[in-house]
Amino acid sequence: MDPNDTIRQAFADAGQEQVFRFWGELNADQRQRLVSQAKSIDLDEVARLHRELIAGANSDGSAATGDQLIEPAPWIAVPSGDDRFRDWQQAKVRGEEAILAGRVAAFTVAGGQGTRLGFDGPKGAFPVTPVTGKPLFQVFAEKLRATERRYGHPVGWWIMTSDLNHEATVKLFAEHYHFGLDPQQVRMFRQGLMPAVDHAGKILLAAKDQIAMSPDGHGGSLRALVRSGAVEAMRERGIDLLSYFQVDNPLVRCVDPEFIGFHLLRGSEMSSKAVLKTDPAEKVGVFAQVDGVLQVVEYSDLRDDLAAARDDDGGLRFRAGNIAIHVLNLDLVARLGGSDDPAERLPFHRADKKVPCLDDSGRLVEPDQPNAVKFEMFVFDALTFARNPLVVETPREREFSPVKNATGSDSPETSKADQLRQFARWFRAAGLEMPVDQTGLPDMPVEVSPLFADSMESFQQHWRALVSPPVLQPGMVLDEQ
Ligand code: UD2
Repeated sequence: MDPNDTIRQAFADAGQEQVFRFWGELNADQRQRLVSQAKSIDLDEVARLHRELIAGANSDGSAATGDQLIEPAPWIAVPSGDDRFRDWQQAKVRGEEAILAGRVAAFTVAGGQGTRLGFDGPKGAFPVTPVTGKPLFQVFAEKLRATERRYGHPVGWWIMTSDLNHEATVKLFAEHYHFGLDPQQVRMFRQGLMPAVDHAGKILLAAKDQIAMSPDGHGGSLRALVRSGAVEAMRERGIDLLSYFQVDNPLVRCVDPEFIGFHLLRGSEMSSKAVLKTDPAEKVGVFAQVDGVLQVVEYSDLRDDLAAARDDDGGLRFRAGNIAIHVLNLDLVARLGGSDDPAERLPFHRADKKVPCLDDSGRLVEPDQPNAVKFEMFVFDALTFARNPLVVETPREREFSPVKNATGSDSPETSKADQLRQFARWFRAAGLEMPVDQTGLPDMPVEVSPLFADSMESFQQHWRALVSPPVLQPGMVLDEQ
């Protein structure tokens, strides 16, 4: 029997024979391609997801908030008095010990498509800084180099890509000499893919020899970390903590001692940073306790009345917004990413999308309405599996200004302005004259490399140490000393 018959039979048994309906027209290479894609698909999983997320209910697999008791989650607030300041100092010491001991790796999820930004290439290649237009990946690399210099210890950096951008990302790093990092320090691996299905659960074809597959969500990082061998490689190096962040936010503190310290002091398996949400319509999920279990309720799942509800102090009741910065214990990653039991893995969510696909005659149809369902996992669902999950506040202006849309909110324009505001705060705190408008935006473009300073404190220190400080002028760039 032709070995390909086995896989074709398995698809037929699962009611997915349409995947091979153009088999007779394919040459040997095309058949090979289709078979290797087909082999990567877990047919039982696809059937289960169709049953649970499409056929059975209207659910998208998210935390339902209908009959459940939903309350705001507690969080550790930024310090405003001496007491809390002492807690933060203590956390910083604890986090620094872990970094010094080489226990922490940086981890970036960069497998997404960046469709909304309309940028042709990996999002990490997007020129994001206000004067020199450094790509996002370079900003993170320089932050990691600054951390390395501060603690005298290189921080390993793992980056999750996807089939959509893996080669381009590898090429970008090679062309830029890994942005000054030791190439051994940077590891990339691809995330998993999931097939798109129609509403009857049938797997769709993108071409006669190609299944319509798409990345399995940032939550796919947990199983990809296990399957790629990254977890094992980290263990061998003595790493047991992951500092997780998304590719779209140039303000992120890639490795934050205070955050890591709180995570360790509270014995948490997963901790998340929050910014205070002020606009009910802002597109960030919120940290909530749903029937007592801490989790993120996505912005699209939070009822409008809850999203708009206010506390006595006038602030939003659900104000702890998820900015997708987490610390995860490697053990938790291994446990969830390595489990075969669906009950011990991250759940899939359903996303209804327009997916170009072949019709029965083999013609490519470009739908104008959502015709397909994609399945994605969200990393923040790991909070519900974690021991002592924790939320820690961070000031928005210091740490969150993502690039998501081509224009409007969360766009290159808003992110550049927020970077400029941060630089202006640093200059002004160091006693320099830099006029700003009511929003804190300076009247001239300037840029500070993380290699000069990556915080207000380090800026003051390095500025004061300059033997002949440059004259402040439009376009000034402070770079590595
Ligand atoms: C995410 C969060 C939202 C909020 C916001 C903060 C979800 C569903 N929502 O919204 O609550 O925290 O971020 O900025 O996460 N990615 C992959 N592989 C994938 C899909 C995404 O690596 O298969 C990466 C992607 O490259 C990016 C990040 O995950 O770095 C965020 O993905 P997104 O842009 O789809 O999430 P967004 O902005 O809707």
